[in-house]
Amino acid sequence: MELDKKSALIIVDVQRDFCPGGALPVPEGDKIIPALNEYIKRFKKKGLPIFATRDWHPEDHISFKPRGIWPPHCIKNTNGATFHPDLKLPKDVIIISKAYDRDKEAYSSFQDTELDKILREKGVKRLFIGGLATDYCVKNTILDALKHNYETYFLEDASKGIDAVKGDVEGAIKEMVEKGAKKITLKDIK
Ligand code: VGL
Ligand code: ZN
Repeated sequence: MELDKKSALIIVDVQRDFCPGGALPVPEGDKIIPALNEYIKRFKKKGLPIFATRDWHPEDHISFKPRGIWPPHCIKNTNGATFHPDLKLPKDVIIISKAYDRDKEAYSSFQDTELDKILREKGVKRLFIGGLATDYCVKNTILDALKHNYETYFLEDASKGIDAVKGDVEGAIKEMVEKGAKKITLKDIK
């Protein structure tokens, strides 16, 4: 398929804390970076918008133990919350910060952000979404994208999941596809 002017790339939460050595590492989370850099290159070449979302928690966020299930991670303005240094984000990347409210979890990049508004202003209709983690923020972002009626593609070769319970990632992909997302890899687009 050919990328057209209604397409946008959304890179979900490729932050140090979600990569090996970070506070909440996704197994092999950093392995998707070369593929993401290639997607970035292709979108950039066509002048298409590129978004990078980031988990942006206060230090006492509800998702952190003991209130929640996760170790503290992606605390705003800390090193762990920065994008992975190998990710080649363009200068004009649009950054979307999410889950910044102390008492509210927000796995979806659409939740309490300007993402939908910005996409609408730009006339975007098709979203290409990948990143970390497949079974949490990527899944919830994709399901919300479908609810907002975007034609939604899941970047199979540029996403990794936590799989806390074996089968979580597989189940997440199945759910996204059942609800209308299309799986693609680099070889499917030009
Ligand atoms: C995420 C767990 C906790 C994610 C964020 O980005 O998928 N997962 N916070
Ligand atoms: Zn989080």
